[in-house]
Amino acid sequence: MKQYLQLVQDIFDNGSWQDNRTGVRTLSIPGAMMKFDLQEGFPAVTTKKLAFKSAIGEMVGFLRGSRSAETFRALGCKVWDQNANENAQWLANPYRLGQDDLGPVYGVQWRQWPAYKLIDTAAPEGAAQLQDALARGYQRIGEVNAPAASDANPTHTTTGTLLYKSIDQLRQCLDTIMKDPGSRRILFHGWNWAQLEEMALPPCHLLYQFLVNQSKREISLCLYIRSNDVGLGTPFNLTEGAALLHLVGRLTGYTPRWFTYFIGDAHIYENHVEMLQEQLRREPLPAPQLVLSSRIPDFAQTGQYEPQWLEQIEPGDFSLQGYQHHAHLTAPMAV
Ligand code: UFP
Repeated sequence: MKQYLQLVQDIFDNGSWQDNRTGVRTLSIPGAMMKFDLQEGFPAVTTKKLAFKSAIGEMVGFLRGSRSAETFRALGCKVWDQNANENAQWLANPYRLGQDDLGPVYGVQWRQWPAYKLIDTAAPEGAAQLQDALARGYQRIGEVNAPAASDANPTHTTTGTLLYKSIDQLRQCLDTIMKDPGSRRILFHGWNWAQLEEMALPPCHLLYQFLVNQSKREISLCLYIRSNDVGLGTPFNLTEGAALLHLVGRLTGYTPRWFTYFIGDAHIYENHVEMLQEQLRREPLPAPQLVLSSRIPDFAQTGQYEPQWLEQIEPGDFSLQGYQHHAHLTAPMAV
């Protein structure tokens, strides 16, 4: 985990103090990147104890499309409790559905991105467009005949047949890895402008792109995180991204290889400075290995594509082998 410590040092050396919505200042740099070869080991932080079970529990909750802190707790992850039930702004949000609700956060977007189409059936192309949309799994949900709003984009109709479908972006990615591994469009996205205001927290890790090396039978992941709390968030997010790449590799028959991690705003909260300075004084230890349970089918062995495992996976299916770490350290999470 030298790269992580280098990032921490870079922020201490080059960061600027910034104010933000949490009221706790951060030392921040604009733009950072780390790249891990997963064949060399798992990117677990070693200069403190990684909350591995909690991070994996969160990732499993995302795979199940959860929007409730209760589900995350049941999976062993408590990090959503404060966001769900203690942030005054969220508590007053009309979209909040009550205790523990988080809104349509990560997993909802990954597995059930809500897509609407309004097709102008009176236009010459309308019938063909409608047929195409229905063939793509959209369902008719009504007829709309609204006067054009004054600021409406004139290229968008406000009249016609309204259609809806829920897009399972992650499943589409796996299907594309199987059917068209050379595609440069195998990605899923969390930043849904139409729903940002309905979420307890707009997504931080928001763009995941899988890249397949067909000759070496390897799969890689590029992950973009718009805002990353380097003290608490980064170790968590590295664990989740790398574990997801291992899982996708297992289900599609590719060896997980490069995990490239891009950060937009890379920051250290003022009340995490001591924790991170202590970590810089500690010597990093060798990287552990991630072990995936043998019950998860390996496409490379079975030749059977079983994407339903995305929902069947349990936190206990992931474990770290040979994880050596320094003593536990903690600091408060900014909400
Ligand atoms: N944050 C992370 N990783 C996550 C997550 C949140 O680092 O997976 F959900 C941190 C980044 C930032 C805060 O410090 O939470 C989100 O605040 P904002 O939306 O203002 O960027």
